[in-house]
Amino acid sequence: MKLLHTADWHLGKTLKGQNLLDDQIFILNQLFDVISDQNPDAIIISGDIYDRGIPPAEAVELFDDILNRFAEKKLPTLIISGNHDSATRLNFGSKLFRSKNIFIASKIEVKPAQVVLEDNFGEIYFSLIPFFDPAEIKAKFFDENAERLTFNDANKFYVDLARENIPENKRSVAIAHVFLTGGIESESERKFVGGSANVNAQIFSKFNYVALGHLHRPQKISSECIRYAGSPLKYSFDEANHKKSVSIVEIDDLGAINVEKIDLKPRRDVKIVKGNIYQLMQSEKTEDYICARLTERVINVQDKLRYIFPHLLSVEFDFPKNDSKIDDEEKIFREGVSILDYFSDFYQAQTHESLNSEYRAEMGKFLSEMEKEE
Ligand SMILES: [Mn+2]
Repeated sequence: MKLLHTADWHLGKTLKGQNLLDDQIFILNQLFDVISDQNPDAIIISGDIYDRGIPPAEAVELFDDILNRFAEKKLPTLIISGNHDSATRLNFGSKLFRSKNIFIASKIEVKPAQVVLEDNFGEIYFSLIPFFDPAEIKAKFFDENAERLTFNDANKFYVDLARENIPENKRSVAIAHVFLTGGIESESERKFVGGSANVNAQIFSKFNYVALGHLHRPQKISSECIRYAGSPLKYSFDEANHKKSVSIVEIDDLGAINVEKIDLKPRRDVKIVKGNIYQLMQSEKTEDYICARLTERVINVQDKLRYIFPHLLSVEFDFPKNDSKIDDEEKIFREGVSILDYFSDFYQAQTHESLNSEYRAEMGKFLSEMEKEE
């Protein structure tokens, strides 16, 4: 059986205020190209469909469209919720979708969600383990005086429960949204609250393949068959050096796994450029999403940089804090530059976002009132 494993779509996500919907549409169209090429027997999406519990309408519309396309292709599609999803909202319509071979598991159940698919060699059992707070497991399965559960305890409990419905000699796949010890994190993942997020990979040891979501860098943990598919797009600048992909997972008659990563090419890459203003202005013009790291203190650089980088999303300053230049007032305060401009640059340096016109107007008012008082 051939599976396409993807995760962490984060539909509706913005990057430094930039709406990424067009990028997400583009990359999901590419996903359908991969499906046409590879002809998988099923699709797995391991959580974080949306970026937030209440996603923007256009993100819901996009997901609706994607589900229809999976249904048209008659592709069994196995989906769990992640920590960014609202379990209840993602659950909407899920019972109806089953008739179209779309399985969404977002809630913990006394009988954990299971899907059985068949290939020429027999059945393969899929356990769908949605993201949950350990307190939910305690409330549902333990009495109130029981000790607080860690993420590891709660997941071990629920995975063991799921295993009870899988015959010993059958091939099996777990789909989960957890942080496994040893994983490499990125900035765009939201940490789980409620104690240590760490889960030991060992709890999944009986499965032939573990299709994970949560970590945005594609990576395997301890073995080829325990794998994070990673997000299809770079969702923070610290992911600039990631290579995003989807995983094509083949399970043979004995349950042995072969994984091939298929690289995804975004509409616009996410890049960090570094140098002084002169060096950066000599770069080749690019449509990519850019974070400019300036190695010297200059002001009002955004407009200049946008000639070369029309999709400049962030300007940072990157030089030693005790740089003697900072003390050199001559160089910092120049004639013809208003205090408002200095503040605007300071705001940008501190927050990595540009001062919007509303705040700028407010600050302008405040400064002129100060001047009057003086
Ligand atoms: Mn995620």
